[in-house]
Amino acid sequence: MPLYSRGNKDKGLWGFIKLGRTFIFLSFSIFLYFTTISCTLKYNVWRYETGNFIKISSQSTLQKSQIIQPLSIDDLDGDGALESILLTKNNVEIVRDGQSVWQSPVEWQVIQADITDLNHDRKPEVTLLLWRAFKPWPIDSILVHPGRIQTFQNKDGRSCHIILVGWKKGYYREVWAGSALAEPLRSFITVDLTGDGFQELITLESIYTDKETSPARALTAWEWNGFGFNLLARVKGNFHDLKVSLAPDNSYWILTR
Ligand SMILES: [Ca+2]
Ligand SMILES: [Ca+2]
Repeated sequence: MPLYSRGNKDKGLWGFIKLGRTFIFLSFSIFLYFTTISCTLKYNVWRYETGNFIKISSQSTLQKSQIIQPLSIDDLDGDGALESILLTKNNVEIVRDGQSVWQSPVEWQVIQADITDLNHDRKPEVTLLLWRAFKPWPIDSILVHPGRIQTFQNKDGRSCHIILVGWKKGYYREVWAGSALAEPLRSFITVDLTGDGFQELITLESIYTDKETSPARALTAWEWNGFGFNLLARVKGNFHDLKVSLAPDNSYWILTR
């Protein structure tokens, strides 16, 4: 009787252990499954070809590791030591040795900041995508027909800008500042799209009357012309996300969702 009872007890214990193992195994499998899912994302893949974006595949699964991350550390002042950029609550800082050496003005609402060479001078600078209070062109005060950019603002009187900040003559300063964009941008990437050794600006474009949560309405590419940017390509659609990856032929794929 005691043996029988003990046997039943053991059986009960063994069953409990087996149940525990099954639970651990299932939990681990579920963890692996979701980890794998979170590391792969589906993108539409685009290739740039003389003035056009060509969609080469839809809903392709890409590993996170295949996506090229934007640059946030480089030697911005050319002294051999590295600087980094830090974007916190719409404010961007250039940091060197743990010390902030430049901060964006408080009235700027910075959406994105990456280290680039969009002005093709072979020196890195910080490209900022930001919103600020709309300002008309100064020349409007003497023009017969002023207000050509008057509609380039949202209902709150704020406009979207691309501004390049770099080291020049001993200071960090605006090395190029665009006036209000005709169409506000949601995000950008910089990559040598044309294969000439210089970066182009690739953006997701919206309109001023859209909500921030609405999808962007166009994928565009812009090339530096010495004074500003010329449009290279624009394709309309619904876009939520913009990334870049290296193609097997060492060109770049533009990825959108
Ligand atoms: Ca430096
Ligand atoms: Ca540059």
